[in-house]
Amino acid sequence: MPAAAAAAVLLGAAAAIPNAATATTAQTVEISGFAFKPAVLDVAAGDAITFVNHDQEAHTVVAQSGAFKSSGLDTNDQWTVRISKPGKYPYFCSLHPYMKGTIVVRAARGMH
Ligand SMILES: [Cu+2]
Repeated sequence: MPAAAAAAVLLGAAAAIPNAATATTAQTVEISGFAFKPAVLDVAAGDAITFVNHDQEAHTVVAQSGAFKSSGLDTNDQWTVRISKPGKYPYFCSLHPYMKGTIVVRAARGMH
């Protein structure tokens, strides 16, 4: 679907249902204690996924497939990624490769 058509559909839905949830949702992965929490995050395609580092140590977020890669996140740094293609995305911290997580991306809402 062309982007313009998708936007028109979303606007129409929002107008018809006041206070309806927006098409995408903000999702957060907290990094603390050298772990990604939650370790497995279920999102819809296009959702904004924000990683927040609460540790005193720097961390990164790197997809095993190479689909995404953050720069180094210092204490309290945030990094946001949106994944448009449904699938399972295992990732790790390149500084501490034993730190692992998975993002599971479902098809976007309303596009079954
Ligand atoms: Cu790390």
